[in-house]
Amino acid sequence: MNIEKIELLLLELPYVHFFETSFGREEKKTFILVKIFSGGLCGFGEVTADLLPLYNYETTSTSWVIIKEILAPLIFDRGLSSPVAFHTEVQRFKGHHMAKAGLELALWDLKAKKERRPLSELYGGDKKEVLSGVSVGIQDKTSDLIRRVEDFLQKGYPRVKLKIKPGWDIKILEQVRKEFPRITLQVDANCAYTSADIERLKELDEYDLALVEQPFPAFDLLSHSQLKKRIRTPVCLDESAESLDAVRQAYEMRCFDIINIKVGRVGGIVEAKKIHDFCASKAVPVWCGGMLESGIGRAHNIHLAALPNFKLTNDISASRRYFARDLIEPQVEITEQGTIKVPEGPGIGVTPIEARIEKATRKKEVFTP
Ligand code: OSB
Ligand code: MG
Repeated sequence: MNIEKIELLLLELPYVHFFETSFGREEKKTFILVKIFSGGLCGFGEVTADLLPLYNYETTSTSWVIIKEILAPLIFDRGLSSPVAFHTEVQRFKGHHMAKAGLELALWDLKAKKERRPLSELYGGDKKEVLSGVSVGIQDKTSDLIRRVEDFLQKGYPRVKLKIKPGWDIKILEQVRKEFPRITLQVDANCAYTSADIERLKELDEYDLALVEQPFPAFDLLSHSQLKKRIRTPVCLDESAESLDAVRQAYEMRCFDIINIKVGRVGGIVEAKKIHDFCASKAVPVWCGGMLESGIGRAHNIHLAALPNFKLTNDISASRRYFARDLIEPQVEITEQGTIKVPEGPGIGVTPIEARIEKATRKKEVFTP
């Protein structure tokens, strides 16, 4: 399989509602779409880096440069078309996981399309449907939050994740639990607390949470292990879990009960599967996180979440939860059971709509051998 062309596109897609986390508010999604062409087929990948380095250090600009100057030339020079070979080759470059993952995902899509098989089957996933869940950002007022949670419950989401930060935590949990005493609820702090908050975080135990996600900075495994000793609520890592090695260390240090797997953060499907398998071997359940991807990135997430150890509800919601009109057809929908069907067609199994992609494109660059 000969790679003939790689295209990078910078897209802007407005969200239906702003999304606010402990690190800030965003009204629209800015991201890089990757297209890799071979033998009349096109593989699609999405880079999950944002415009600003708030979630981690990567940005749309750093990923663009890394792909343009290092990764795309490597694909052409080494004749790399196998995603596994690509993963092996780029291991020697430090970091830039989201940039690497965008290309690896496009290579996986291309390979699966060549073989006329759905991605989930290539990965060894056996699920026909994956568990949906919704992540609800910080709002201006608690009453706005209650209204949004109610709306998502009505739409059939079986689990709600609330973004928290100091000053938007216990107070809102009290209200949400009072309104919805029995729903499955979890919280995500995106690194907003420090070791000085450990005693206060113990109060989370009062709200029957499925988990608390990444309360401390990515580097701060120590605080996570200290909190885990003191709290009953299961501790889940997101930002800290950037590779199998990081997960293994954190496991030995007893930092977590659960892992959120994001393919961008860990640098691709190969690494994501290694983390999935390691966690399975330790009886640690995992779930698939999201970065408010377009339907293309979300389709990739759905196929990954079809692997057997994705046992918990995922941050994978319907297209209309994010965008008025997604880039793909059919749009992602949630079923009456609160699940999302794994597409059955070849590759990602959904069709990117070129006219919509073009309309959202702000910048484009084409690379050839
Ligand atoms: O930490 O899980 C996170 C979105 C952007 C950046 C970080 C996170 C999130 C989400 C969104 O929680 C989940 C989704 O894609 O639905
Ligand atoms: Mg998170």
